[in-house]
Amino acid sequence: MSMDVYFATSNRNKFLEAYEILSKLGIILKWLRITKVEIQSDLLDEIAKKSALEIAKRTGKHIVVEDDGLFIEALNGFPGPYSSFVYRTIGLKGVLKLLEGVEDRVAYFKSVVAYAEPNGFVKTFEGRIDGTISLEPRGEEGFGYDPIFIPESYNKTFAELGLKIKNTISHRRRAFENFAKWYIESRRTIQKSF
Ligand code: ITT
Repeated sequence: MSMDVYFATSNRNKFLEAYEILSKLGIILKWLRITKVEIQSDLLDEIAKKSALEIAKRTGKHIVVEDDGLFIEALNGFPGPYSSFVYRTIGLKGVLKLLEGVEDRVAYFKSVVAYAEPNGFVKTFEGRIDGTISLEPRGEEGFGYDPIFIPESYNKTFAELGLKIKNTISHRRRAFENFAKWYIESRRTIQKSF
C-alpha cells in the first residue's frame, strides 16, 4: 500500500539531513535530484506548495520539497524567502557586513516541508529554530548559513556543533518530524480502511 516518498531538491546536504531524520522515524526517503522552478513569493509556504504539486503531477510520484529561510530581525526578516539568492550573491560576508555594529543579532531559521501527490493533494509542515547571528563565520560542518547561526541555548554555531546536534534541534528536524507524524498516521488510516 505504501508508496515511496521522493525529496525533490538540488541540495545534497538538505537531502542527507532529511534522510537521517526520517530514517530514524521509519520512513526511507528517496532523492529526486532536480533544480526546481520556484515562484517569486514572500511566503515560503506558497513556494513549497506550488513546487511540490507541480513536481508530483509531472512525475506521478509522492513528493516532498522543503523551502528554508533565515530571518534576521534587525533586517526586518531579510533574507527570508530570498536566502538562497542572497547566499549565492553577497554570501556570509555580505550578510555579516549588513550587521556590522548591530547589537541585536536575533534570527531564526524556518523550514516549510510540502508533501504532494499527483492527484492534487498537498499539505505543509513547519519547523523553526531561534538563535542569533555570530560576529564571524565559525566551524567547518554543515552548509549554507551554518557557520554564522548560533542556536538558542548554545554558544557555538551549527557548523561548530556538527550534524549530530544540529539534526536533533534544527528547523529541518522539526518540520520533517511533523511531516512524519502525520504521514505515518495517514498510512495507518488508509491501511485500516482496506
Ligand atoms: P533546493 O531549493 O533545491 O531544495 P536550496 O539550497 O536552494 O535547495 P533553500 O532555497 O530551501 O534550498 O535554502 C535557502 C538558503 O538557505 C540556501 O542558501 C541554503 O544553503 C540555506 N539553508 C537552508 N537550510 C539550511 C541549514 O540547515 N543551515 C544553513 N543554511 C541553510
